[in-house]
Amino acid sequence: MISPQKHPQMADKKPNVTLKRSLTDSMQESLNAQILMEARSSYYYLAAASWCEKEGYEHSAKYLYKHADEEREHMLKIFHYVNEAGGHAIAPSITNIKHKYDSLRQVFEHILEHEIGVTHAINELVDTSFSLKDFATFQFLQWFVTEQREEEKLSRRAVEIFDIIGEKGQGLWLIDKEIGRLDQLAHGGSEGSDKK
Ligand code: OFO
Repeated sequence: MISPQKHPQMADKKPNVTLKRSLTDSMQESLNAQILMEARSSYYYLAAASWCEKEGYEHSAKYLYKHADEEREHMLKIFHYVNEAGGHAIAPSITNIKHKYDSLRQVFEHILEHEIGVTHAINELVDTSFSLKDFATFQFLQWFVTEQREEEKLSRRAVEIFDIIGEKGQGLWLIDKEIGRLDQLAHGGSEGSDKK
């Protein structure tokens, strides 16, 4: 640490920002935990996309790569919110990502479970913001509430496609194609969707 006494030009340096803020430490901690979860989501989708690509499921891979980007956007949304609220967003380090799957169905079954877990985490976060009377954060999180409803719907639909088409014969080829069309469901195929 450089001592201001030894460097007179720094002695009267004032901070560029005021440290007063309404965001509490515990809300910040919870938001940082969600930043980590969204980053994990992004890598989770990325690893699944890579497995699909290497197995020749090109439509599923494309769908999953796109979702990896979306999860990164979610992470950044919270990241910027924390810093704009005067807090300190922590860039997460990601480890222990699943890289191998037994089947295409397993990829999407795990994604559905994962998305349900994220919905629970968002619900907890909303509950924390409400009990802290942090209504700005409460309002900010409403976007994520809607988003999770949409993501769960898509993930459920992906799993249903396996049962509807069946995996025998050309089934997997058709399933892969249908999964590639799932985003149409999110981008206009459903009423009330506000996804970009
Ligand atoms: Fe971030 O929405 Fe899925 O996990």
